[in-house]
Amino acid sequence: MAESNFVDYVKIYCRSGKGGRGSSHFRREKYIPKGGPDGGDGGRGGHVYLRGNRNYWTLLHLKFERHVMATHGNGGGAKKSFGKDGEDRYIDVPCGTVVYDAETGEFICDVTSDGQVVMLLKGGRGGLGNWHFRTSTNQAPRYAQPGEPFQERKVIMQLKLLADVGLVGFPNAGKSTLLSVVSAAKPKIADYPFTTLEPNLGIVGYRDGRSFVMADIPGIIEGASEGKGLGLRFLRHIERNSLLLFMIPADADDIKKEYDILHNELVKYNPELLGKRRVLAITKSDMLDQELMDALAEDLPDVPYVFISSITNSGLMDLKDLLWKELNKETFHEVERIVHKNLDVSALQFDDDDDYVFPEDEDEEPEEYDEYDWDEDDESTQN
Ligand SMILES: Nc1nc2c(ncn2[C@@H]2O[C@H](COP(=O)(O)OP(=O)(O)OP(=O)(O)O)[C@@H](O)[C@H]2O)c(=O)[nH]1
Ligand SMILES: [Mg+2]
Repeated sequence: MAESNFVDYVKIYCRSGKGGRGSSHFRREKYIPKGGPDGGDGGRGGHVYLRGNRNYWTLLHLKFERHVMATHGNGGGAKKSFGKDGEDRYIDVPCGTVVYDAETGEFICDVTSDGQVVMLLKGGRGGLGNWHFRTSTNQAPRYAQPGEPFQERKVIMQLKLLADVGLVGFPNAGKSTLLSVVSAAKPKIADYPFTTLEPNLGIVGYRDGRSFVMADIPGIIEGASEGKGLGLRFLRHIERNSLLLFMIPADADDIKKEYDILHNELVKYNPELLGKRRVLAITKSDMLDQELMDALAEDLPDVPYVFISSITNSGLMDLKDLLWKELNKETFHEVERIVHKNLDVSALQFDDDDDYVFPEDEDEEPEEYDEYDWDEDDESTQN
């Protein structure tokens, strides 16, 4: 899906700045021989931060930014002058971004709210200048600390959409159609499976100006948790939804069985999903009459359900009422509870991996103050 604007994973090389070295310098002025050490401290290397930004919905803006590097701290100078700190770098990401180590797959952090700032890599501390190392027995130390090294890491960022309600269903269940009638979103709808190839978000207006966010994801099939269909690639987008709306068409052979298959796939993918609130919508119920509905209702899974039709709009208000009620049942937010599994990096495929090179560290900071040595200088003038 190279041309797509929906980018939900990127791989980036990040590097903080190294600390500037401390200066080894001696004060030297007219009439002040042996002025003593006065080498200043090096500046701190720049940090690399992640920052949640609600203006972003995908990771598209990072797709072509493969190196994020903070700058190094400058070296300290004479007269105890401090080196300049390196510049920090902020990587703006959409809320719901989860960051993993690209080499090991280890979960590093996640960014869930607007303005949230997480330090990804710490800049190296600047080294202390020789001024710090004077003692009663060594008043002319030549030693100054080098700056701390930088940190580097290749990271994978994945977006896990933070919608209130996630739509779960087999292909063709009518998920996109529902989103299109309850929100302003215009997802593609068609009478064949896998019409939806990437998630769509919509804001669903509710009574009194209230609203919630609904995510339509590609259809799930049996085996999705092992990667069948579009499976795994999108299952993660429902991990973070507070509520899952299962959608099964009225003409399904066995609603309960289909429900169980869907449910199993989710739990196999991440057992934590077991704890999620679930609601069932029996879609396309314009094909049913009341008698049939009553008959079907006898044998449904044990979750709150509603019969809907996106064509005749029947049941849609009941559905919204039910979703709203369930969403507000608990005050805590599911987002904080979900535990992110580490990634299996060997299973991930990046089309751009071949030409991936680590950048060289070319810019050594100058060492102009280090060579200076007033002891020798002084002796030569005295003799
Ligand atoms: N009769 C009837 N048909 C519906 C209803 N809702 C959706 N459909 C039809 O069902 C077909 C599939 O609808 P989609 O919304 O694309 O289904 P989907 O679940 O998004 O499918 P994928 O994106 O492939 O997973 C389309 O032909 C819709 O017109 C409904 O309430 N009643
Ligand atoms: Mg669809």
